[in-house]
Amino acid sequence: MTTTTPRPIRARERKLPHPPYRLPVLGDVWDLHVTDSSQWGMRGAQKYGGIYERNIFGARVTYVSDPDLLREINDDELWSKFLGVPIRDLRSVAGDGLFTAHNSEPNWAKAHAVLAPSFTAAAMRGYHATMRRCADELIEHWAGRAGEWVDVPADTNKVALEVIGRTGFGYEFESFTRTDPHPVVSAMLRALTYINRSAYSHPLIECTVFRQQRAQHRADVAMVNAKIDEVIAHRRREGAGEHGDLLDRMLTVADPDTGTLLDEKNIRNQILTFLAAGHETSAGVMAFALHYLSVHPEIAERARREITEIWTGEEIEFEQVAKLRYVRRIVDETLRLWPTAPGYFRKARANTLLGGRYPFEKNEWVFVVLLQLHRHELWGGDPESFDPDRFLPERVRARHPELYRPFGVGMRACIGRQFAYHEIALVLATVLRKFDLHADPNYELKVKETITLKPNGLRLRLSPRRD
Ligand code: MNH
Repeated sequence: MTTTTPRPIRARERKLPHPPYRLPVLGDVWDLHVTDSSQWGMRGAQKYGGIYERNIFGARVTYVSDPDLLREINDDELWSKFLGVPIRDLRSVAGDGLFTAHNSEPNWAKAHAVLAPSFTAAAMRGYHATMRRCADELIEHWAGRAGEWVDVPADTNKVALEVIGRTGFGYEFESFTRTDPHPVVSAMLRALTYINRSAYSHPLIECTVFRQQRAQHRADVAMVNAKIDEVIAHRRREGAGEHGDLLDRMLTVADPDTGTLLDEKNIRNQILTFLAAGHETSAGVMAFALHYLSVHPEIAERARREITEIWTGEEIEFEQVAKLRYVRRIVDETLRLWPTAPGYFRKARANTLLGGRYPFEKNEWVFVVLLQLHRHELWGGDPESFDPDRFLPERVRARHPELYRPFGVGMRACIGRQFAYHEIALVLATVLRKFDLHADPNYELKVKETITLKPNGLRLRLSPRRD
């Protein structure tokens, strides 16, 4: 009997497709893109394939969009969430909040156990009336601007911010009544922009060239923290337990494992996390969907027929939202083409031979390019075309299981998925019922990347429908 000793796993021996003209020491640095990095990752995949790498000064970045390789990478037994540069930098704001916590940080498991029940489909019933009021404020805002161009991404941001502020912490940002953005919103936006820009910078550069911005950044973070502490203190004075929101739960429900409540700082980090993770992504989906609906009137009409059939009373009821199956397919198809969180990072839990061919040492990581996975040839036909019926149940069942992952994977997948579906479907149904959408004939979809994706400069004209 012969036994073969397995070859040791050595990262050095990993050979992957990469851009041509790789230089010594500098690597593929000429091919580095610091803005639009997800779309750049997608274009790279279209040139170099379902797994390729860029080497920047010796640091290797592996881009994966091959669904068969994702069977391994998405498996929590083999790989786990990794805090890639843009997420790690968010820790200066959101600390050990759910999104930015390390897998091993005890506060992750604790907060997950405390908060998961607030995000079930059933829990959405409790938020429905509040979400509906926010959607109605958007409608009122747009009804007052009939025939004018409206800045769609700016206004969907407002509605999503109101939704998470009110359902999460009983806080109103008054987005639709004030003329200037709320100071907390401006500070958060500046903070995220600073983090996004300084992600690949050096501390020495930050305290010289960007000295002023750094000071502003510190002031912004301090202001946001103080404001959130105020919200928490206010709730404590008022008495927690009656509001049925996330903040109540965090102040009153003990983690079943340790029997302890979340600590003060962690609660603040969770609030920041929900404000950031819970509004930009959903708002982006609403905006992209309205773009596609405006350029595909036949799809909008089909959705309206469904809405008319199901939404029979004055106001839409909780159960009716889940029955809007075609609207839901529109949301899914929007998230296919523009997953507003355009990718995620995974690291190998042990030395492994990915796909039986590519050696990765423990803790080496890859970036999953959702933009390209969601355009993979297995989708069939023209992957760029907007076709909600790709999400008919029989077609979903027939599909490769790793072909669609807009909410990430495994135990660190998005906790807000049901929440997002409910608010987005509710807002889209409310808008479609109330308005006809008119596209700007000169608009060509351009996608702006911060950490999330937005349709850059999208504007629409809305005219009230007579019913
Ligand atoms: Mn969300 C994690 C996408 C809406 C709160 N979210 C993730 C991840 C993706 C994601 C992808 C995994 C990231 C990673 O692996 O590093 N999220 C979305 C999208 C939408 C969205 C595309 C809207 C559409 N998310 C929301 C909403 C909330 C929310 C709404 C809150 C109300 N998301 C989170 C939190 C996490 C997360 C919290 C981190 C979960 C964890 O690690 O335990």
